[in-house]
Amino acid sequence: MSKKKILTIPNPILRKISEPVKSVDKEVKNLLDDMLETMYAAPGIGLAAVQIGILKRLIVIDLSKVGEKMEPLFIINPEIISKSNELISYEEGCLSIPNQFAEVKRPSACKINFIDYEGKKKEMSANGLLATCIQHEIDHLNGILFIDHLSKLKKDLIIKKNKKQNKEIDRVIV
Ligand code: K1U
Ligand code: ZN
Repeated sequence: MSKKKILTIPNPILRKISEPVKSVDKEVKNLLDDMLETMYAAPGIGLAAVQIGILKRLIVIDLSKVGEKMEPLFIINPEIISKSNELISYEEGCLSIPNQFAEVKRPSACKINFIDYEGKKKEMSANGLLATCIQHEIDHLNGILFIDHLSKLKKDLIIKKNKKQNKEIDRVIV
């Protein structure tokens, strides 16, 4: 396993649509292992392959807390089968938009089809934070970021703060 660099905005790769995986071979498993290590190191609760520059429909998620047993979920080629009408609001963050958070409203529950680490077809129902995280990660596979769900005003503010943060980092490096 090796930790990869996480791409951040405005990298145009983050806006590309990821391709379905044809078979769950050794290469795909190695990639999923690298994604998990990268997510734990960040730290984060989810990661899509595009965030490390790989345009494949692969997601890792782990909502377990520090000190608890790790419970990684490997989600390959997810498809949303149903979403609830009821919405829920969570303060979302994104490893590709460091240090910026905002309330995002999404369906409070969803059901997905996907392929697991062993290459088996699975169906899963999720609600609460897991449903939010799954939808956030599937958005990444379609080139969508959480800021796209905000008003133009809030989105522009986050982009402005991100630019300022990047300039400050450059100044420290120089
Ligand atoms: O996809 C990503 O960028 C990861 C993102 C996932 C996510 C967070 C919140 C709501 C929806 C999706 C993150 O993990 S941001 C970091 C974060 O939320 C966190 C980090 C450490 C402990 C607990 C949470
Ligand atoms: Zn994200």
